[in-house]
Amino acid sequence: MKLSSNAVPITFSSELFAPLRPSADLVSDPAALRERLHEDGYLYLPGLLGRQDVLRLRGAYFARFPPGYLAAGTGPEDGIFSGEAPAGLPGYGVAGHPAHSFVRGTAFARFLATPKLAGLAATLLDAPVTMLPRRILRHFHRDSGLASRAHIDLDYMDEGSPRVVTQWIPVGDCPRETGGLVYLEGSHRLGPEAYEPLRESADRPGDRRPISHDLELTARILGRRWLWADFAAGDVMVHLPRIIHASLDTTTDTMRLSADVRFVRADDTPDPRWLRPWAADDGA
Ligand SMILES: O=C(O)CCC(=O)C(=O)O
Repeated sequence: MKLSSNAVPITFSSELFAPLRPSADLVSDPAALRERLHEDGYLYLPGLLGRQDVLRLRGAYFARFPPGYLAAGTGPEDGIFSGEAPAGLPGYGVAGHPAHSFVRGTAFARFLATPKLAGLAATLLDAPVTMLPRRILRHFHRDSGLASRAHIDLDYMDEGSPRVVTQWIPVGDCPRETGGLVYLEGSHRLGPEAYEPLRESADRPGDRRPISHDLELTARILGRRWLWADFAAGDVMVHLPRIIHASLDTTTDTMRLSADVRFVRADDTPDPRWLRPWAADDGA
């Protein structure tokens, strides 16, 4: 299997990759779930949400695009790219683009309001919780050369409580080649000094937050494997704010769509930049 991230190839070998450990069997055991989260830095929860609910959300998003964006003979729930981005579409996630209005709309709000997500966060933070209003929708299509660089969430939200849990929700099936998320094994235990030197060669010289766009280099320098899964609609990932993660490139006609949401304890002070709805150009 040929994988890449940010257009940089990475070999799919047992030296560089290993499977994520599923924890769905622990969801009704709060103490065990918290312990697993702190041990692994993440929780992989296959089938936590209803597959049909997730696919309906996918359909509601892709139905917002002009005709011709989706492959002929396919429906919005399939989310299959025709290969032609419509002329005149505003930049991704800025005002006027479907993602911008979608994250402010009722379908997205209703979907995220499921008690399964807040309940899980409350269990993990062991307190009443608040979902931060900056809820990100990520949509990548093949050949866009876009993927998430290796990073930790805390570098993007360091003006508030570090006691945060993130939930990453694939909105549709998302196997590796569609742009699955990958986690660097045990990296929540690394101090920032371990990966500071990697930032020097990151491809965004003006931005100190990404660690690297080169996942193979990151794995080799830090001596750790990338943990992966072929995600399905209904799966949820949870992670701690210090674990290094990234995404693979989307190389399939099926588009990558996902949401990421963050929770803090209701009595903690969140980073103020996360208190307004997301826009791709909000600078946060
Ligand atoms: O979806 C992605 O590619 C990145 C998501 C992410 O970084 C997160 O959920 O914290």
